[in-house]
Amino acid sequence: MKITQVNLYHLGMRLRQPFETSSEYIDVRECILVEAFTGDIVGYGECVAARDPGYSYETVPTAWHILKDFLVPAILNQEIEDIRNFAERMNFVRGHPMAKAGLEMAVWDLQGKIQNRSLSELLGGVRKRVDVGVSVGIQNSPQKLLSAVEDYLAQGYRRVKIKIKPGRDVVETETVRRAYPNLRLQVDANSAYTLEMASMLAPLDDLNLLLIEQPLWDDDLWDHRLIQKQFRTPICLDESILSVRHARHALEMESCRVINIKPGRVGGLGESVAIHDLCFTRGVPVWCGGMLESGVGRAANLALASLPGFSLPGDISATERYYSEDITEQRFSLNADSSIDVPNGVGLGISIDQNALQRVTLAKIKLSG
Ligand code: OSB
Ligand code: MG
Repeated sequence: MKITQVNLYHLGMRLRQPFETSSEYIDVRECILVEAFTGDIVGYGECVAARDPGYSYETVPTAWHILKDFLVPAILNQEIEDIRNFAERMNFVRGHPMAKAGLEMAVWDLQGKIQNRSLSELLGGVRKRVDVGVSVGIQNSPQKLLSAVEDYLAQGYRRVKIKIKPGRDVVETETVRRAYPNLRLQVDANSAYTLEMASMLAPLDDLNLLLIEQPLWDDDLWDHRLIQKQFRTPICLDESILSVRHARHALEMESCRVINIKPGRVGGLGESVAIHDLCFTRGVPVWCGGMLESGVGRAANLALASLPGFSLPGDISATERYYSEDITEQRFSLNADSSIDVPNGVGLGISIDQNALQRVTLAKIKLSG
């Protein structure tokens, strides 16, 4: 295929409730929608770079710049033979994995449409529905957190992740654990602690958590090794793993026992599959993380999570949990067993609601050779 035109849309989508982590407060979630054309076929990708550089250094303006000035010009009107090698064409840009992943996703969608296959099939998926959970942002008090958790359990979620930060950690987690002794529960610190502060987290080790996600700095595999030695609970890495190389280093250094895979963070779906394959071979559980995606990125995450090694529930909640109005015509809903169906249409299996897209578009640019 040859891609003849790419349009970028800067989106601002209001969340039904603000989402707070140790590093960010998100009320209107910004991202970039990538629209790529080959002939009259159109493919979509979501670049999950956010408004603020709190989770990663990438933001909407940096990803816009890298896509517009480097990545898109390099692939326009070039023959693309195999999507599996597509990421290599972007190696001339160092870093900026979210910008790369957004473009790559649109090409996967095109590839599926051309070959009449779903993304799940293309990636090697084996499941028709995937287990999911919900990620609960930092609340104002343990009581508020408990009532938020109660709400999600009433909606049918059977795995809960709570965001923690210093001063909002042990009491909060204990409160939820005491109310729900058998709940599949995990916590995510988004790099808010130092090794010296790890002793504050020691009580978490007795709460039968599935995992403790990213307690320390993103660039610190070594100290994660030291903290993993102090905990029986598996440490899971998110921000620290940007490639299959990092994943191998982390496993060989015993810096974690679980890996959270997000296509945006690792530069695309191809790299995500490579990390999955490495972990699957070594018997290390992985799960699919989330970036509050629109229906576009959510469809891709569901396809990815259908691979056999995704043995823990993903942060892939129903559309309803995030947005009143989404840009896809499809809305994803939760099944009674806390799963969501994997899209089975061609490519991502989604179509865009053009009116909804227009309402959330803050800026648009057309790029053609
Ligand atoms: O660390 O997993 C994270 C959202 C934004 C940035 C980082 C993270 C998150 C989430 C949201 O936890 C998960 C979801 O999309 O439901
Ligand atoms: Mg995380």
